[in-house]
Amino acid sequence: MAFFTSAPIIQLEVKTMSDNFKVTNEIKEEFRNVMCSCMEGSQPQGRHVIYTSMESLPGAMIANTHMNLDEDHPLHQVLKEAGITYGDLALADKDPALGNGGLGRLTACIQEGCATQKIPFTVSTLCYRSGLFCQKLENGMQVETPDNWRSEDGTYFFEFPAPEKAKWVSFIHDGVHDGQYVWVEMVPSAIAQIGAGGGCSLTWVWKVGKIHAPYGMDLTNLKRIDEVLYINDRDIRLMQEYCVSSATVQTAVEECLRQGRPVEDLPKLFCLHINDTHAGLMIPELIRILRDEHHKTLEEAWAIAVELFVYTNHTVLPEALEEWEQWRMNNILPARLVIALQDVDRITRGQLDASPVSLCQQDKERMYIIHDGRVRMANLCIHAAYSVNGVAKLHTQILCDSLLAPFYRYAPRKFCNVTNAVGFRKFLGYSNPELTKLIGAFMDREDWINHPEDMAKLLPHVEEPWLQAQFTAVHAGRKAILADFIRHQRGIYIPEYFLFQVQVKRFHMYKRQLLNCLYILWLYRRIKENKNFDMVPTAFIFGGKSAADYFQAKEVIRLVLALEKLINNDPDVNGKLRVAMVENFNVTNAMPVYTAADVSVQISTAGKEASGTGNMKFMVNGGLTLGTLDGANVEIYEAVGDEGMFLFGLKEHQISAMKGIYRSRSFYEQDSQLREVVDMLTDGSLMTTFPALRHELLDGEYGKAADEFFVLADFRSYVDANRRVWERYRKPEEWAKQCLRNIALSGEFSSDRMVREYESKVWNRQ
Ligand code: F58
Repeated sequence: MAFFTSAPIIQLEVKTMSDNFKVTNEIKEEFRNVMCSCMEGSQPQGRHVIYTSMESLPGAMIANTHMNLDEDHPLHQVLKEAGITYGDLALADKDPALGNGGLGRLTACIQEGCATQKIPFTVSTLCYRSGLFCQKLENGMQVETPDNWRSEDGTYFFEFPAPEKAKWVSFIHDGVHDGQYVWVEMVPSAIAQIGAGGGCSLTWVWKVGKIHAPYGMDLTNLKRIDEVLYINDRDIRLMQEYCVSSATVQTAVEECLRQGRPVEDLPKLFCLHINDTHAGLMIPELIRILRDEHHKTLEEAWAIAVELFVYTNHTVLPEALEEWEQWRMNNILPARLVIALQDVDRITRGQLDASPVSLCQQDKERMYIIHDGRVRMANLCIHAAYSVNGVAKLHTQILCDSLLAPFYRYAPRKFCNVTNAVGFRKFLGYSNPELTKLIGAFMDREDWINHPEDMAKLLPHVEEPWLQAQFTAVHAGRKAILADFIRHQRGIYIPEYFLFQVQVKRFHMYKRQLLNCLYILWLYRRIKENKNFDMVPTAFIFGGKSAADYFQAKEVIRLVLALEKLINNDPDVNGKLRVAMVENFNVTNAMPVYTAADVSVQISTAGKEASGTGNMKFMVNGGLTLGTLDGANVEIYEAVGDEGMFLFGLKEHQISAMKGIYRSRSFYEQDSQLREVVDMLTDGSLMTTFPALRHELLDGEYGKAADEFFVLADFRSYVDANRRVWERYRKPEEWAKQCLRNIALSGEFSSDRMVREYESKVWNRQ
C-alpha cells in the first residue's frame, strides 16, 4: 500500500489545471493496465453479490487505484520518476457522476471493502450521460450545470466496454402504438475498483444502445433512459428502473446457465441486493423470466426469488418510499411483467391471510404490495427479500417499531441492522497520510488500516503530551490545506487559528443547515451588540448540493451565501466569525474537507437521518461531533460517551410525542433573541430576503405543520452545546486528547467491519 509515502499532499487541490497535464495519457494507460490485470487475476470464490443501485459514487478512479497499489508496485516508481504527486493524481481524472449523496457513496465504500476482502461483488447501475450536476455558486445562489464527466464521444477513460454482454429490455410504448413492444438494448461497460492487495470488484454501468421500435414511433423518451439520475419525468424514471433491473436479472440468469447450472441454483450462485427500492422490479422480472423462458410455475419461481433477494432500506422519509401508479406501470411495462407483479401480490396476500401471526385488516392493508391503484415498492421488496436491513441502530429500530411494524411482527427474523461505515483507506489513509503515519507508529502491523480494530491500540497513549502535540501539528497542517483550498476556490480567507466548524452534506430541510444559519445570525447579533463578546473565533464551513427543484433547500444555500457576504466583509465581526461554502462538494473535493474539521456538525432532526456517513469520515480524522441523537450519531455516542461528543437537541421519542402539538410560534414569541434572528430573514438586514424560510418556520408550507423539522425547538439547546465546544476548545491538550481518543474508538466505522457483517448476516456467504 502507498499510505506511508511522505507525498507532498499539501499540494492537493491547490494546483492549477496546467499542472495536471503531467499526468499524461501514457500514465493513465498504465493505470488502465493495472485495472485490467487485477480484473483478470481476481477470481473470488462463493456466492456472488450483485448490488443493484441507481447510485454509485466511487470518486476518481486513478486515485482509487493508486491508493490500493502495493508499496512495491512498479507504478509508484514510474510516477516518482515523472514527478507526479497524489495531488496530480487526484485531479487527473473526473469523479464518475453516477450518484447524488450518501446512498451512492455507501455503495462505493462497500465495494472497496469487498474488493479488498476478495468478496465477489458487482455493482449494477445506469451510466448517466449527464452527471447529477456540477454546482456553481453564482450571484449568491446555486446554479446547476451539466457534469460532463465523460468525454465528448460518451466514453470514460477507465471503463471497459462489454458490448457482447448487452441485454434487450422491452417496453410497451407510446399510446399511438398501443400494445406493440419496443426493445431497448442495454450495453454494459465495467469500471474496476481495485482493492488493497489487488482484489477487484466491478461496476456494470448500463447505457442505452440500439432501439427497435415500429416505424415512425417517437423515440425521445427511450433515448433519455440513461440521461440523468432521478430524472424529472416519471415515465422515464420507471423505464430507468426497469432497464437496470431487467439487465441485471438477465445477466445473473445467463451466467447461471453458462456455468451449466439449473435456474434453481441461482440462489447458490448469487445474492441480488436491492439497494433502496429503486431496483425492486428485479423481483417480478425474475418471476417473468423463470416462467416464460424456463417454464417454471409461479410457485417454483417464487421459491427461487425468496432465497435470492435482500433489501436495504436507507430512509424513513415518506417522499423517498417509492410508489408507482398502477396505470403507469400498465402503460409502460410489458404485460407479462405486470402479471408477475399481480401474481406476487396475490401470493403474498394469501400468505398474510394464512399467517399464524395475528394481523388485523388494517395491518394487512399496510402490507399489501398493490393497494388503491398504487404499487408500493418497499412492500414488494420486503415480501420477497429473505433479509431486510436498516443502516444504523435507531433507523432499524424505527423501521421495526413504526414504519414497517406489521412486517416486523409478521417476519421478525428477516430484519437486522448493519450500521453503515466508510472506507478508511480512502478517507484516512489516502486523504490524510500525515495522520495515518502518526497513528501507524502505535500499530504492530504495516497493514493495520485493513484491520480497523487495531486502532484501539492508540487508546493507552492519548494522554501523552508529545502525541497530543503531534496531532495538533498534523491537524493544523490539514487546516492550512483546507484554508488554501477555500481561498483558491471561493476567494474567502479563513484564518487557520479559527475553530473550523464544518457541515457538509446534501442540502435538505431535515438536515437543518437552517439551524446552523440561525445560530450564525445569533452570533452575529451578539458580536454586533458587544464587540467584546466572549467566543472562540469560528469559521462555519458548508458544502453540499440541493436538488435542482427543491426550492426551500436552495433558499438555504442562498442564505449561507448571504451570510458569507454579510459576515466576511464586516470588520466588526470578521475577527471572530467567518462563513464559507465549498463549491461543488464531490468525492474529490470532500477529502481536504473531512480531514480538516475541528467540529463535525451533524444536527438532523432526531429520527430523520437514517445513518449519515460524513459523521464517521470526520471522526476518523479527529473531528469532534456536535450533533443530535440521530442516525449513526447514536453509535458514535455509544462509542465515545459524553466526553467525546457534544450532544444536544430533542430525542426521537420527544419529537414523536410533539407531533401535532408542536407550536414553533411559541418558541419564537418567548425568546426575543430567537425572534430577532428569524426576523432578520425578512427585514432586509441580509441585503436580500428569505420569506419562504420564515414562512416554513412559523406557518408551514403546503398545509404542513410549521417548522416540520423542529428547528426553533432545538435552537437554544444548539446554542448551549456550542458553548460547551468553546469551553473544551480553550483547553488545547484536552481537545487533542479527545480527538485522539475518538480516532482510537473509530474502528467500528470502517467499511471492513460493515462488509464482514453483510457477509455473515445478510449475504449468507459464511
Ligand atoms: C442516505 N439516503 C441516507 N437517499 O439519507 C443517509 O442517512 C445514509 O447514511 C445513506 O443513505 C447511506 O445509507 C440517500 O442518500 C437518497 O438520496 C434518495 C434518493 C432518491 C430519492 C429519495 C432519497
